[in-house]
Amino acid sequence: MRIIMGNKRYSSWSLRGWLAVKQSGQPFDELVVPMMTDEWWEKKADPALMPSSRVPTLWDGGTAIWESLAIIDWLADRYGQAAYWPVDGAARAFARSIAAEMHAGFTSLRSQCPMDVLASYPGYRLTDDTQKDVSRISGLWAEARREYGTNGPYLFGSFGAADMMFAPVVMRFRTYGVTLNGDAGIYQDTMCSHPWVTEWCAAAADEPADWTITSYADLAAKYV
Ligand SMILES: N[C@@H](CCC(=O)N[C@@H](CS)C(=O)NCC(=O)O)C(=O)O
Repeated sequence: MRIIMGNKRYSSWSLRGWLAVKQSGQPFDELVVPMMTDEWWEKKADPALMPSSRVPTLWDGGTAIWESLAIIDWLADRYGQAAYWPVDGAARAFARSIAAEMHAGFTSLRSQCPMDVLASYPGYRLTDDTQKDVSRISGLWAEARREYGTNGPYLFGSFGAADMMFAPVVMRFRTYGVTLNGDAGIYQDTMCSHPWVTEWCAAAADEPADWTITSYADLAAKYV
């Protein structure tokens, strides 16, 4: 398998796809394309690399899969549903619902707090709409942990698809100083110390300085 991704520093959707491939336990290659560079515009226009012009794209042999949820489902079909989705029906329904809610929503959080795993903006002022997204996410995490997560430290006990979908949100909360209470707060800490998340952040720190996207820091400057 080969996964095409954006910079690890910034590409939140790539993080989801990469965690999903890691979870398969299969060997894979990575191609990281630095976003907003000449190389990015060139590779983005190549359907033989990125059929949707977006990352992540997974190539499994000659088959391309794009959209993070479709990548998760491809891998779950091939390598075992239980590594991705809870076995219990009610838990699985909740996991699929919150993963889809993440995939489609939380637009205020996503636009006000772009993922930048290397940055830190303590005292960042959240808009009311972003605060609503944070409250909703915090409630979902606490409910998953309380109702379905008793067999381990992740949302549904063992690490799975819902954790992959929310991993970039955990990174955003860390960058923008969003600290949650109770079960949701404990879950934040658990995710920040997951070995694959720390591996991703270490790789981001090793990316070339000229891959820096200055507009992200410019946006952040408006709210600190
Ligand atoms: N819904 C897609 C979102 C993918 C996406 O928007 N990726 C960003 C990078 S994090 C991208 O490729 N942006 C380029 C563009 O939209 O032109 C998914 O789940 O994978």
